[in-house]
Amino acid sequence: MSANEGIKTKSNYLRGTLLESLANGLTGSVSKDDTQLTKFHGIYQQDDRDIRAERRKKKLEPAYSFMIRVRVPGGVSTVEQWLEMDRIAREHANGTLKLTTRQAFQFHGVIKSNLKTTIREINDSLLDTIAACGDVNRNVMCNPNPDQSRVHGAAQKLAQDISDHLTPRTSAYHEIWLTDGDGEKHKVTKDPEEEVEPIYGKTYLPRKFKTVVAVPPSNDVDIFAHCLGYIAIVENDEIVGYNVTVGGGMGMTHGDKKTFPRLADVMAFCTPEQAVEVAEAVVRVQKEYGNRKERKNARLKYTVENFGLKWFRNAVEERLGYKLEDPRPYHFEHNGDRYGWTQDHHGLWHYTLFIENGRLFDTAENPALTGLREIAKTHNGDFRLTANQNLIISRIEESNKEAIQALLDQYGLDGGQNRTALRRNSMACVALPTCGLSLAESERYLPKLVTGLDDVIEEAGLREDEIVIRMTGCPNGCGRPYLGEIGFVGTNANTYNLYLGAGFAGERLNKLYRRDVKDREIVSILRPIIHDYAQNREEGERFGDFTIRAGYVHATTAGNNFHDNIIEREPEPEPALA
Ligand code: SRM
Ligand code: SF4
Repeated sequence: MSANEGIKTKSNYLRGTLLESLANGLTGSVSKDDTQLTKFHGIYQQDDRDIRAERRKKKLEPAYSFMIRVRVPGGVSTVEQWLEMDRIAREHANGTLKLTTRQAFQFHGVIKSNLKTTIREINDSLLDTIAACGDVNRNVMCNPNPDQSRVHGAAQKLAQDISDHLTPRTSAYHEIWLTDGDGEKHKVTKDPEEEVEPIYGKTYLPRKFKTVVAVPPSNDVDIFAHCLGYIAIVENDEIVGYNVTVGGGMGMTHGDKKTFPRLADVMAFCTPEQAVEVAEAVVRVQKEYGNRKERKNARLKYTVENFGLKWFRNAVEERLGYKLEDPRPYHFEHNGDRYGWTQDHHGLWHYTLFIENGRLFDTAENPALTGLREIAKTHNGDFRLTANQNLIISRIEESNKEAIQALLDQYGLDGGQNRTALRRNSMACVALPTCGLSLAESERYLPKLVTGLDDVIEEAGLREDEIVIRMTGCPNGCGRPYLGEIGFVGTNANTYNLYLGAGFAGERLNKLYRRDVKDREIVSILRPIIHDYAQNREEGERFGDFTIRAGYVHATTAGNNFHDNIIEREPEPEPALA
């Protein structure tokens, strides 16, 4: 068994020695085993990597702080919750609010002594952090876009129901974070031995587990990148059921072909009434058959890959005690967001904002957090986080539309209308300085790279042509880079593998085009390809499809051939120094 299995088993349903770790004032960190357990509580220990070396030189411990991830099923937050998240970001974290690629909020830079207060305040706002991370079902995503507003309610309800059903039952979260003192006297469960996790048991899942609900034709949640997915089948403005997808995931390790990104398979069709029990059955199969020895191969995608889809469906049906129907036809058109104003069938308005890489903060020229706070004060609808790290101000009444537009103008908030479509379709993971796993910059670098590429895009006359571009600082895939028509994955400082050829609707993985490209080489490598596309594309042809037809890369047809059929190219000559 992997070391984490032992930590979970010994943890007494996720308690570990967290109370002792929190009480230890000699260090800003928690004990090593507890760093694994905090994840189940939505908390990651991190340190500021920008000053790591300097502190080591001074013989100081790393500048520890914690990242807290807040679950927001389907990304829907009330105005009151928004205002609380905004306040917590300013009062307890580093002044930024991060909207993640899975429709959650993240706070960075929370110090240990503030952890408990912060978690408690998050809970007071009726959001929580349990199972935001860890080997359990995490935040359940749902298509938030108002275009499909007639069925959004039903899809959102499924996301919420699955989330509720698969939330761990342990009272450790309550004891550790929501009680005073050492938690002992306020224990909700008298005897932890009696506590049961009816679905998970005491070792929980072999690895993280991710669930999404999509409403075609929008694949904004990138359904095929997740362990379990539901594609809504809509007839006469009603969801009549869902195609169930299993076995997607992005993460891999450079140089290890046994790990690869994989798109989920469409397994079967279920009715709305069956959907939650299907989720439980899939979780149960993964719990029993997922690889608990090798964490790198423990995700559901490897269980489906190794046992086969037919076997997996049978195993799910056995646990359900009935057969599922075969999948129904569906069609996705894109995986990006649709920006700006939309009106729904109730006559309510929705405004989708472009938030570059999901990071909200105030600067003198661009006080975005303040602007959204002012909007929240006048708004009586809700806020919806998108899976592309953007934000929808949702359910705006006609009578309030003008006032909100005035605030958007005043604070320079918009749907990216003045930016290129390339930038509007860009997405980067967090990476440096907080992510302990990053090998290269991502969130801090992609905006600059896009500025360089924007010149090429303008030269080529492609300002309004949507091309999906994504970057991550390491191969774990948090920004879903293997679904970028142009994808970058950090390999080393200022160095990236460059991938091309993903499908515009998130239906095909990309393929390695060039290995270990230096950041300064990227624009010159992509310039001829972008011009070639502008001149030689066929009517309606997408960039990703073109790069395959024009022979830049071969198509990846399944996760297990992601690493194959790569056209090896000489490294770029170093550009001459000026
Ligand atoms: Fe992720 C680990 C950030 C979405 C695959 N991810 C991490 C950690 C916690 C690093 C760590 O383990 O120490 C990163 C924290 C950085 C920081 O400072 O905030 C991190 N992941 C993120 C977020 C914040 C990226 C973002 O810019 O939005 C996303 C939070 C989502 C959420 O709200 O829950 C995020 N991570 C994803 C996605 C995208 C998705 O799910 O749609 C993936 C790829 C899909 C998948 O799971 O396969 C993803 N993250 C990973 C992996 C690789 C998992 C694997 O199967 O190999 C790791 C590393 C791990 O688990 O060992 C990881
Ligand atoms: Fe960190 Fe890698 Fe995820 Fe980026 S992809 S946030 S660098 S783990």
